[in-house]
Amino acid sequence: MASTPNIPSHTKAWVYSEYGNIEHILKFDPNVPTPDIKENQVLIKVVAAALNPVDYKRALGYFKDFESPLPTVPGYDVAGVVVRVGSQVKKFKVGDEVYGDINEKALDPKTSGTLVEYTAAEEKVLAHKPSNLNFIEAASLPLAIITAYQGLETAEFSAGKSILVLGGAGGVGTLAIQLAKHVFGASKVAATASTAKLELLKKLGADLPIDYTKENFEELSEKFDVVYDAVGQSERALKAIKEGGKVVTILPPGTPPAIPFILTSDGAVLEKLQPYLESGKVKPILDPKSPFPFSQAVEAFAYLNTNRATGKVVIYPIP
Ligand code: NDP
Ligand code: 2XX
Repeated sequence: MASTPNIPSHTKAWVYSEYGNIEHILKFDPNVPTPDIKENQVLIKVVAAALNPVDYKRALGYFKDFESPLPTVPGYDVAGVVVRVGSQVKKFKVGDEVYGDINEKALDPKTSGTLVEYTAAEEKVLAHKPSNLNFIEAASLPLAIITAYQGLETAEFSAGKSILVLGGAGGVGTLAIQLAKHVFGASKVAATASTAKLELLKKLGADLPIDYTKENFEELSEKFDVVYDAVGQSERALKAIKEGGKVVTILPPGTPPAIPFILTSDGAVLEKLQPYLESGKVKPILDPKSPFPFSQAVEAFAYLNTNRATGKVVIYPIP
């Protein structure tokens, strides 16, 4: 097992030991054990970590029947530097700059997440950080971009098809628009957001930004081959598809025949999208309030919980 020297046995982290509103139960702990790594894992010095709505849903206990017992260090997305490598690891060495969503199965997450100084992850959920992205930008991507990509694949989206993205200004929506347009080759991309965010949707590649505060997308005469629901409006979305069209919803269970979808974290997806990230065809979108310093993790979750974040909420620097 290769390792850098002087990895501390205990470090600083954000932890919760009960279920509830994450803003109320999340506590700072200066003395959390540094995780051990399995043979197929690497230990990462965390440089930046991104928040996701799944963090606060999990803290409410939504997945408690599936996941390890409390206490929990939240956080799925990480960008950092490899400091220790398990004997079976092939893709990474000590010193490599990596990023990823450390939980292969979103609903069966690791007890020790990414709001901590060191975190462990299997090599298969990680990729080398694109050299043109800083750690904040890289940390913002994994869970959201993998969800966007795999959700589009699930809907069998392909070149020449039209798509409507519901929730176009969010962490997933901002990437779903870009992937649909610049990677999958959409013929037309429509997306919903509130008034002030319509210009952003256009910049990302939306041909038809829809102000949901002024019109109902399902009442438009135009119908779409695919609707990507990142808001929880699958019943309405079914009225916006063409004959033979599909709705994919990332807020399961949704309304049949909308297709419910949950991501599977996969470093191979990040590797496949690396050329688009390095060329700038697909860009990480950071909320203007990002990054929040490690000391303000509670404030960062409170902001994410407003459901108004534009792009991603990232925590940086990690002490
Ligand atoms: P965000 O917190 O990033 O979404 C915030 C955005 O949602 C805001 O920009 C807001 O724009 C927009 N929004 C809120 N309400 C509406 C609305 N009625 N119509 C259009 N846009 C709206 O969330 P994420 O993008 O990270 O995740 C979205 C949802 O998907 C969450 O519920 C999350 O739990 C889920 N999810 C599921 C996954 C899966 O694998 N199944 C994976 C990832 C996320 P505005 O201010 O203009 O309203
Ligand atoms: O809501 C969810 C979310 O954000 C993720 C990753 O999974 C759940 C869907 C049950």
